[in-house]
Amino acid sequence: MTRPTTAACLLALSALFTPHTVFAAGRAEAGFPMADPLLDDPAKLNSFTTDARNSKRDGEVIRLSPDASRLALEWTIDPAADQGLFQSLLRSYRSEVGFWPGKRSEMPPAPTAVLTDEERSRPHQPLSLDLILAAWKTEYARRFAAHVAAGGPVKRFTAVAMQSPMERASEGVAVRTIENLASGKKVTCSPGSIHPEFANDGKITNAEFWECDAKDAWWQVDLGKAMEISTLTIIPLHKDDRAYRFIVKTSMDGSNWTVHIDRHDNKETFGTRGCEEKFQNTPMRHIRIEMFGNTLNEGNHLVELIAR
Ligand SMILES: [Ca+2]
Repeated sequence: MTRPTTAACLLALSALFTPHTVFAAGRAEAGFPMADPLLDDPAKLNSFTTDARNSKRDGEVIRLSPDASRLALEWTIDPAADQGLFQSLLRSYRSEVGFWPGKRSEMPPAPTAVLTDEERSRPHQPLSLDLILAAWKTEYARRFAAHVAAGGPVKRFTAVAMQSPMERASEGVAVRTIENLASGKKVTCSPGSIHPEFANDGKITNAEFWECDAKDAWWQVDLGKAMEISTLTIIPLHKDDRAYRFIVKTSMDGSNWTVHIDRHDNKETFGTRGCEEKFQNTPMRHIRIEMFGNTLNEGNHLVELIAR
């Protein structure tokens, strides 16, 4: 296959045609090596044309006189250039030396990369980001399996859904401040929690929430003394159509609990208003929410628990 000179190629090379380059060479002719990304091993230079007064090819180098303002190249792509790329990527990953805390001179030799029959026989594919990703995932899966086989711990992480910059900005400013008897009161929560203080700071914003991806996640607030409460509102993260599953219990002594809200099998999204439960004035000191993930993933995200 023969490709005509591309605009990109001309652009890259024309960058070298500066007075500085020419005069620094201190010769009547300016020489430069062929740009690596353009004509590395996969491509073979066939011919070139230029408006330079003098020009000559010297192996993989083209020498032009300083008056040159245009260079056009014609090259052939080597169809076998991408052969074995996937295998080559895997070998690179597998011959890495991990972090070595000791002296460089005492660093162990790089491990010998071993490929399975299946990996070796994977058909040829041209270089692409997908191919690199496929190799990376293959190697990650192998290391993960080895880690688990060696009895290594496994922790599951659930990423919060990605937001556009516009969403982040709008959510950052859309802060609603509300009256909350639980505001700023002492909070305890399950291990693995992030920002438990956000769930009773009196602010409603999707940008801030208590987060815990652990199974049996719980968050609990101590009002400090028994208070008469008639409304409990749970505002989970309000995002896409996910519905959070939870129950809310209250207690006077922190030992004996009464279930006030049971949304263990919830499939409802509540929007920014949250799930509100009204009842007769009831004395309570401790309020506890237990969350069981949502319809999208196992994450638990509580924007606010409001007691009034
Ligand atoms: Ca909050």
